Amino acid sequence: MPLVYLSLGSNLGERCDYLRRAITMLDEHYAIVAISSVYETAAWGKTDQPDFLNLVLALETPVDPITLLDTIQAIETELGRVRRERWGERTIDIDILFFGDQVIDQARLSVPHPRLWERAFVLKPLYEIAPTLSFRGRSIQQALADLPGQDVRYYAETATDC
Ligand code: A4P
Ligand code: MG
Repeated sequence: MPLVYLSLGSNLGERCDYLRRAITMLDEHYAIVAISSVYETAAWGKTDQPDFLNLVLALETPVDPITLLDTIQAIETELGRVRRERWGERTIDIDILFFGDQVIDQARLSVPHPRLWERAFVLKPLYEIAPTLSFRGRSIQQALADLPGQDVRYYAETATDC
């Protein structure tokens, strides 16, 4: 089964609670194999909004990528996410970073996630659970080293105790 990496982020309301509930709901559908610590960062992209909590997890699933996307979007909706503007504040955002070694370029889904290489708030938790991960010769460790200056603060060991 392919190993899938997801990024979770929240910057509205009880941020830890949203992360924890999203993990619980994902756990009902998939075999989660690793979860990173929780990190806090200033908003990337649209900066006039509250700080984010972010984490990354790995799971195994036999389902296809679009079915996974349907499920994570249903979880986002269930957790009260309202899509107002791109990169705006949200109770929960779940992105697919990698889906095994697949490259997907469809209207609804781009994998690997096209902006992951520029985002220390993704790379740092990813490095924690997958320090040797690389994709087509590009390593997470190197990508993180190439991104100095993005402040990603350790926040809590798990979403349960933050
Ligand atoms: N979509 C395409 N590829 C993917 C993928 N790999 N995973 C499509 C998930 N979705 C994917 O996403 C818009 C559409 O992207 C989806 O309908 C899906 O079909 P969205 O979640 O509705 O909107 P969005 O999240 O506002 O847009 P986008 O472009 O996904 O934003 P990002 O890139 O996810 O950025 N700063 C910090 N510190 N931490 C954050 O977590 N997150 C964002 C959101 C901005 N700034 C942040 C953070
Ligand atoms: Mg998103």
